[in-house]
Amino acid sequence: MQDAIATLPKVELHLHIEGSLEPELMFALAERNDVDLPYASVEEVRAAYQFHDLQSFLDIYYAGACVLLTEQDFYDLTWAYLERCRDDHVRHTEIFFDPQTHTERGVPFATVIDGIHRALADGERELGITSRLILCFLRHLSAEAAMETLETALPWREHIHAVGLDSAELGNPPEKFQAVFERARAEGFPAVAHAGEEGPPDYIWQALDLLKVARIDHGVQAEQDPDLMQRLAREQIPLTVCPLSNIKLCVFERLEQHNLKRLMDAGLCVTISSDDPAYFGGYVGENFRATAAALQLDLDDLEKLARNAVDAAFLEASAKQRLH
Ligand code: ES4
Ligand code: ZN
Repeated sequence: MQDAIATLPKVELHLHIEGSLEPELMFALAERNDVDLPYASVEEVRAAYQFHDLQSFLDIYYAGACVLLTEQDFYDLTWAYLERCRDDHVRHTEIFFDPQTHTERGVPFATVIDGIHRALADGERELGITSRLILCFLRHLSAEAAMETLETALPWREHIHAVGLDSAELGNPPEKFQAVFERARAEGFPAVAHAGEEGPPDYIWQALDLLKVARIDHGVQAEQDPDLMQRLAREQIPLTVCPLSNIKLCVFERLEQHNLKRLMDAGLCVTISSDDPAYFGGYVGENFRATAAALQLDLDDLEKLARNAVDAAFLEASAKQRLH
């Protein structure tokens, strides 16, 4: 089973590139850029990764991103992730980036996207890994700031496939961003949104009905609402579930209690991704391995999860056929 999981061709649909910043690279970039870190060693950084909810993680995640300053930094970050993809047999990946985390610190949008894009182009050529880039708005910031970010991004529209919504969910419902998602749709961008990670089922309804999303990121709280479960099953709205993330952020106490298999058994289109692997203790292969062990998934379940991710990807039919 371990070998089958390792070599299973995978598609990853929920990965924050800033969340793939390993402590070793964080230290190397801090030195290269002469940035002070509040940690004395890589071990001290890892020891600080004890979270009790989403916000306690976000505080540390945004602090870590401060070492990213130059185009080469964003290239190195993205390339390191693509090497992990190669090791995990990931053939296609859809990557979130948070431009506001960087533009708020004075790093130009161009620096961020040019570095990421150059690595993705090299990844396709040298590793055969295809990718899509999803621009995420930070929901703890204003709707106006999100609209400005979208407008800033438009000159790079050829490099951006879709828009997303992430950061602190509770108190920042999807409805706050209805206008910016409407504008993004008018500009031709499909949408996804984090919803039902910590937030209530109502936020998932809003993401579907107001933001018109094609997928729900996380969505595990849907289980509290039978009508919503029926809708997600009927419309086969994909959920990008991140099991190790959910444990690290205490959405579930133990992996054995995760509802991923129940969501599958209810007929939902469930996929597995890693979210912020440098912070949550595993890339996508490890998420498959740990979840399979904890929930006693069989090979059919694992192949179904992998197939669902192909179906849910932002790819044309011919590319999906190649991955199936
Ligand atoms: C995130 Cl786990 C999670 N949830 C919401 N926003 C995020 N940004 C990065 N990781
Ligand atoms: Zn996420």
